Amino acid sequence: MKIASIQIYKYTLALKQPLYVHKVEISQREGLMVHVTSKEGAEGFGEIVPLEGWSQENLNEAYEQVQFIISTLVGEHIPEAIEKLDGKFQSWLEGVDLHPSVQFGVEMAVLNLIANVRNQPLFKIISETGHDHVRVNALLQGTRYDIVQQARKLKEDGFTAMKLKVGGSVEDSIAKVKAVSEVTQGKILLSLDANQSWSLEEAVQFGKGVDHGTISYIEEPLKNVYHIPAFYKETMIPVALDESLLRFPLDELKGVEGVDVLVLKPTVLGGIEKTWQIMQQAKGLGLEEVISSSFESGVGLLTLANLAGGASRDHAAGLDTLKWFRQDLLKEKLVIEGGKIDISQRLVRREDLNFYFLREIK
Ligand code: OSB
Ligand code: MG
Repeated sequence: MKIASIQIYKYTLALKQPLYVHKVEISQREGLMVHVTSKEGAEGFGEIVPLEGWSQENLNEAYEQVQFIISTLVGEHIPEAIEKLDGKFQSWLEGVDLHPSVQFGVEMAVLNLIANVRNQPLFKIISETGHDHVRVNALLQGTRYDIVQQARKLKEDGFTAMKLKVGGSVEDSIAKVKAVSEVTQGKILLSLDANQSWSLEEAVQFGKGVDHGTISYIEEPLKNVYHIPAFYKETMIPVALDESLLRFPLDELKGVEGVDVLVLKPTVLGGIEKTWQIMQQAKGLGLEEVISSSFESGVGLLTLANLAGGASRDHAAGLDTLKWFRQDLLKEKLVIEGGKIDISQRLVRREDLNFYFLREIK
């Protein structure tokens, strides 16, 4: 298949409430949509949306790179079987060294194009061992009162996994975990995320203050990743890596005692193929992988759900971020029902997008 044209759109989506990532406040979500058309007229859409506070690049830098890559990709043949994610994207785009969010968007557009040509959901074209319903890790956010209310509602809605933000005050964090545990009663997997906020002493104090049997894992408890083995030894709470994966190669981190889970954010990590390869590596190492959003629109989120659906395991994915958005690019809302996203019937075609929010730019 030959690429006939590539168009770029810019979008701005309003949020219901500001987002805080690593103390950066984000009040609206701005990104790019890449629209690839093949010579035969098939189309694929891919989303580029760097996350301030996490991404190394900003939207302008991403845009400049996209303009450059368009000129090199138009007229090119898409390599056969690129959707197997076994390294063909890497060799195809070799030498251009794309920003992570751009790599993600370009891969997403090409993969969605192939899915559309075959008229199959994306997870089916990348894998033979996938599943068409993806479990979601519900996000709890706010005061102790807020999170208890949310946990009750989410439990009723059928969620089987919840994630609670902790960090900062150790006492507050312990109280929050206890309050949520009273709602979940051990019937829901509870994960935590401290976003690297604690010293070893604080993290251990926290771990000893909660009932470790009720916690499935904690993401990034520590400022210093190399304190994880000591934390684990003292608390026996399994640890997940997230931020650390951006700074250290997995080869360096894989042997760290106490690490059981990898949280993978393709938009900041370097795209779909790279994430897929880390997923395979994780499986070989006996680590659990959790696909997680970087606050993409519903279009990006649907692609992430397909990546999670392509895996042979159904670890609850970090995809409960659309509730921050007041508006979306998908005409038909991506819903979470019974704690799951149903990906069995959904493709991303022109008619599925809300062009009201998409402004073509040169
Ligand atoms: O703290 O893990 C985080 C999203 C963007 C930036 C940072 C984080 C997140 C999420 C996504 O928490 C949702 C999830 O992983 O459950
Ligand atoms: Mg995290």
